Amino acid sequence: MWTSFTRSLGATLVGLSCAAGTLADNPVIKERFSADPAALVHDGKVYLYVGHDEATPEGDFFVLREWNIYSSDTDDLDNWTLEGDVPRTIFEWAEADSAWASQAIEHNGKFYWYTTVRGVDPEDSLGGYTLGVAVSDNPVTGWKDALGKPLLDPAETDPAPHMIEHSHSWDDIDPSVFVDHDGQAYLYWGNSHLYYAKLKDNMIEFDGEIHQLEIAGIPGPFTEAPWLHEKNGQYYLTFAMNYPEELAYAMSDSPAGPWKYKGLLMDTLEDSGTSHQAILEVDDKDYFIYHTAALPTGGNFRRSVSIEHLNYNADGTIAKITPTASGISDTAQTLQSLAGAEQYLRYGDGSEVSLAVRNNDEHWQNVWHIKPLLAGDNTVSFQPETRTGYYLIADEGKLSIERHDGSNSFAQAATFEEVNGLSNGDLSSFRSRSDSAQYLMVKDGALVLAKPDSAADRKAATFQVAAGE
Ligand code: FUB
Repeated sequence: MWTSFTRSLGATLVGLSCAAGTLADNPVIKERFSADPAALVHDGKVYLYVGHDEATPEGDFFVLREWNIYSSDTDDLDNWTLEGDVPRTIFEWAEADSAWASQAIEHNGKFYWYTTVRGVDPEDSLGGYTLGVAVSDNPVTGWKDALGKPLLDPAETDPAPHMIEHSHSWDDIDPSVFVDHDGQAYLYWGNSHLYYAKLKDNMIEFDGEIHQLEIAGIPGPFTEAPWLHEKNGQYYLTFAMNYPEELAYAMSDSPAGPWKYKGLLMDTLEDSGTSHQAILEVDDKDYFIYHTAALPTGGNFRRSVSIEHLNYNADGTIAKITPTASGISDTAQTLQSLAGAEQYLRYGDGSEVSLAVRNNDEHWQNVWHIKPLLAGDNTVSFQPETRTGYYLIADEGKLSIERHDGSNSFAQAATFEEVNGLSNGDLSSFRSRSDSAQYLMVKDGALVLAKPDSAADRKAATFQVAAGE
C-alpha cells in the first residue's frame, strides 16, 4: 500500500472529473457516479438511463435518490450529456433512496420506463422491492407514474428462502422490457428468482400469469440484472450470476424460453460486487454497457458506467468481454524497454510492476492506457488497461500500481512527463515532474525511478510505445 499520499487525503480530495482530456475512455460518465445502465435509441441519439449512486465512501449500502438520463449522438458514444434527473419520488407510494435498476422503451409513440423501487408495505408483513412503471411522450422529460401504484405486489411472487428472515424481499427487482417482432411485449425481472410475464398492449399491466423460470445448464445461482435482446432471430438473456457477480448469458428461439446457458460474458469486477449490463445495437454495431468501480473513491455503492464493443461469433454466441480503460474508441499501448530483448512493462493483480517477455496468453498484462491525469506539458499517466482506476505511481521513489483515491496528491504521484527517448530521440523517456533528473528506468530487471548516469542507464530509461491491441 502506498502511504505518504493517503495521509493527506482528507484535505485534498479533488473533483471526479480531474482527468485532463480523457473523455473518450472508460468510464464514460465521469462527472458523478452512475450504475445499472439501460440504453434506448431514439431519433439519432442513444439515451442512457442510470441510477445515481450517492453513498459516501464509507457507506455500506446503496443510496440512489434519483435516476439520471444521459444522451449521446448515435455516431459518438464517447461524449454524454446529462439531459435530466428523475427523482425516485415520482413514485409517491415508494420509499427510501431506492432508485435501483430500470429500463425504458419506446412503444406505440410513447415511452415506458420500468424501474425498481422499494414499496411501502401497509401491513408491515413481508413487503419489499418492487416494480414501478412511468410513462412519457419523450425519452427525457415529463415522466409520470403510469399506475399510481406498483406494477406488481411483491406478494404475487415467492421470495427466495434467504430473503424470508428480512423485513422485506428483493426478488422483484431489475426489470428488462422487450417487444418482439409481433408486437408482444415481455417483462423479465428478478433477484435469486428469475421471472417473466407478458405485458398487455397498454404496457402497464401484466397479460396473464407470472412465470418463474430456470436456465438450463447454468453453472451457478442466477443473481439479478436480466436483460433481453434479439439478434438475427436468436433471443439472448444476459444476467448477473454468483456473487461477486459474473455476467453471463443464455439463448433461446423464443422470448418466452426455454433458455439454455451459453457462457460467461464478463468476469467479476475489481472493487465492485455487482455488475449490471445493457446491450445496445446502433448503426450495425453492438455494444456492451456496464458499471464498474473505476472512478476515484469508487466501490460497491459508488459505481460508474463503461462501454465495450460486443462481438458475436459466427454461430451466434457472444465473445467474452474484458473491461478496459480505453473503452470503445481510445487507444491502449504497450511499453517495450530498450534495456533487454523483448522486455515489456507488465502488471498483475497486485501493486507490482515488472518487466517480462510478452506472453500472448496473458496479452492484457502488457497493455496500458496512457493518458494524462493532470494537465501539463507532455504529462502522462499509466493505467493498466484491464484495471480501470488503478495507476502507476511514484511514492518516495518507489513505483507501484495503486487505486486512485481521489486526492490531488495521488494524481500528482501518478503523473509523469514524456520526453524524447534519452538513447533514441524517436522513442520515449518518462521523467518525474517533481524532480526532472529522475526517470523511469529498468535496473536489475525492475522498473525504478532513478537518475540515468551512463549510456547503459539512458538506454534503460528509453521505451518504445506501440499500439497495444
Ligand atoms: O443498484 C442497485 C442494485 O445493484 C441493482 O438493482 C442491481 O442490479 C445491482 O446492480
